[in-house]
Amino acid sequence: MSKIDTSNSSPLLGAASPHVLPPLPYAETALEPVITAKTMSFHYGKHHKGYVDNLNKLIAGTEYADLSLEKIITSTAGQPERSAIFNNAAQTWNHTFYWKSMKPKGGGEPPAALKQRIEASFGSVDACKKELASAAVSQFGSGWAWLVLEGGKLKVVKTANAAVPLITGMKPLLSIDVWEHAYYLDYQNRRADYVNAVLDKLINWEFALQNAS
Ligand code: MN3
Repeated sequence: MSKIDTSNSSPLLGAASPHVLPPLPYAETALEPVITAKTMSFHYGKHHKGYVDNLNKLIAGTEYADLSLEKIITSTAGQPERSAIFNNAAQTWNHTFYWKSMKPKGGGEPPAALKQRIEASFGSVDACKKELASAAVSQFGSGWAWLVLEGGKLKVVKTANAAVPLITGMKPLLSIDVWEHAYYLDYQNRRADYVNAVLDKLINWEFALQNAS
């Protein structure tokens, strides 16, 4: 008995159900050779789509059916009996955010306004990248590495499974998916190679700056 409201269907802007799989911001081949089209087609077309489809099934007819994605995430976090809804909602959000955290010909120097803030918080862009890589590589099992804004300062954090820094009041600026499905087809067990290639060649500093503004 879910009421369907299609008036606002962007998952990052507070959509009500049914939640939709947003289009990728680039072609599936656009991140090659760092991330192959084969990985993209499974990761976006099967994993991300699966989270969206599962979420819609799980919330149909419930008190969550008309809530925005972010509201579902914050209102189910930390509730074991709601973990299936939380996991699928958070993974829907996390993946949409992850695709935007990368771009073809990314990496390189951050825009000046962001670079200044990175230097103020980490000392240098290299130190920030090293901290991100270290969080990504050391996350035991599935999870995410994040650049976040907390109390006006940039920080690096890692989360397990579907957890997202939104639930602890931090503002995500960038994310790196370190679930094996993100890299195993291309890098097998070499997570560090995947993470460093993403940081050097794909990371979307402009997206981080937009989020920090
Ligand atoms: Mn993933």
